[in-house]
Amino acid sequence: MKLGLILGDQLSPDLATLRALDKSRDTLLMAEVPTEATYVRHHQQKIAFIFSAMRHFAADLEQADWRVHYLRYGEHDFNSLFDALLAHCDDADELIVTHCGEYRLQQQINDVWPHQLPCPVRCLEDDRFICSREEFARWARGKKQLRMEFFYREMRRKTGLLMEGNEPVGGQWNFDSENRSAWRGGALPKAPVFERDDIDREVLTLVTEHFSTYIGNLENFFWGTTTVHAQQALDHFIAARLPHFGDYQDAMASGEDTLFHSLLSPYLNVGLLDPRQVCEAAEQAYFRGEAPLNAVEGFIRQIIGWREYVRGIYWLMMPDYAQENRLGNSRALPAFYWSGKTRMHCVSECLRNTLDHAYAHHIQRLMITGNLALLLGVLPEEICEWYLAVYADAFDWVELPNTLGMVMHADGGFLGSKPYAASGAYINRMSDYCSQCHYNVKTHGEHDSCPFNSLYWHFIARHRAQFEKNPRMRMAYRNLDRMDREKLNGLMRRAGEILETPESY
Ligand code: FAD
Ligand code: DLZ
Ligand code: SF4
Repeated sequence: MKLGLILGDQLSPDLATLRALDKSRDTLLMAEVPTEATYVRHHQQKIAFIFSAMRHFAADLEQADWRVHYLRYGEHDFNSLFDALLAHCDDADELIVTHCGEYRLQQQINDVWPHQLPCPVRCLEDDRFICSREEFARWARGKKQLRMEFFYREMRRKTGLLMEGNEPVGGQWNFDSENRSAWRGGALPKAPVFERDDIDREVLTLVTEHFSTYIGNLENFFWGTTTVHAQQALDHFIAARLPHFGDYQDAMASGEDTLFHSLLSPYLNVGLLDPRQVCEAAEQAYFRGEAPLNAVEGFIRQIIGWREYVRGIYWLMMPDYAQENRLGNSRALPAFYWSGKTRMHCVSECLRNTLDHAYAHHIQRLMITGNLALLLGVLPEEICEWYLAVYADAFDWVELPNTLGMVMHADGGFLGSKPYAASGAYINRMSDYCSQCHYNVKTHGEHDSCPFNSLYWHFIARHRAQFEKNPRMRMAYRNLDRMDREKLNGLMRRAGEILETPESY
């Protein structure tokens, strides 16, 4: 008998582990355990989503005649996956597991389990991704600079998505320049509502009993928890959101938590949806004339481009990557990231979305909470821990490069050729936030001036050595050097005050 371990983010019917086993002979183990549920203080909805999706997936496996040992949280004494395995692999000839998504656990699978478990351990490649770790390393080898755009083109050629022979459909690889409209109001699609069952209700009760001190709440839990829900979410996205996905990809609006974003990342990341299937559904919508090319190309780029690229970077660069802090940041993360209480309306809106839904869309993560952490010079490990905890889709392989690389520029620039630092003017252009804010986005050095304005110039000034020679930053330094002395002194003074006690803003 072989034993197959299925992790909480491996809920795919065609997972390598399942393909390597024989359901008439072999057994599966799935376990809700404290070490996985508490290695960061996950959002309550993230725990609920994963436990419920795990339980539903186990039920589907049993329905398909698999023998599954399922260990429910609080109903067993095993602290870790290793402890659970130790008690379940006595009769096993071999333990089969698919390569996992976090270095932390993979290191144990590689270095600890083979020596301390009574049976051999076989770890299979996770082929749910389009680009294997090895293929990415081959692509990266010998390159002076890694750029997502070139990687993305390789993935387009490899998958054939939006290709006409060797050429991109529409004659262009990337339509990003068409994807920058602000949202000016109007009717928006509602997030899909899923029918709840006993499994969902049991898990929500369990999370209330065990994790009520963890961040967030369960009141607005809107995530699907089954393969059927995930498919419904995909269908809803293709029909109701994809046509406008491109135009409003970078927009933000008060009270509008999802705009035209897909809300598919949790399902993709735990395996309830397959990235190829999702991209093909979008491509078909384009061929049927139901969604324009800028939207479909933009969406497919996020998945076969960014998603695969950040995973490649993660496995290429770990474990040293997690220690990077090239801008020498040292400030603690302000407490309002956890409480949501700040007078900066843009930040408070993103934090409200985060607390209510374990979700914020990309531009909120990048240009509001991320931008602020960058400008404040927050310690990368503190902001990375926050992003890993608070989002339902957060797993180290995808969260870390996005936060440490894209947002904090702490890796020297694999994910962006310049830091995504911006003043209030950008936020004002892309949202309606500033019109409802305590602070004035038009001023810099006053007691009620937008904090992003002075912090932006302080960031530019204090990192002159790192960025002055970057051609994409030249304009910022030219503007800084031309700035009126009095204005400069005023805004540096204000930035200094904010940096002293950021939590009071
Ligand atoms: P959509 O806007 O609809 O995009 C479609 C899909 O593209 C997403 O579902 C996702 O699978 C993929 N995608 C888009 N951008 C990225 C990206 N930069 N990296 C990887 N995949 C991407 N995404 C995660 O899945 N997990 C994380 O832990 C995570 N942490 C992030 C942290 C920071 C600081 C930032 C700036 C981004 C992070 N992202 C993360 C990327 C992105 O913000 C989310 O994938 C997206 O917001 C999920 O919402 P959606 O499904 O509605 O996305
Ligand atoms: C995120 C998570 C949580 C909260 N709980 C569990 C769990 O109890 N059991 C489990 O197998 N997986 C869980 N996960 C997902 C894992 O942390 C994830 O599989 C690893 O981090 C590897 O990617
Ligand atoms: Fe955010 Fe500044 Fe605008 Fe307020 S004024 S919403 S703090 S950018």
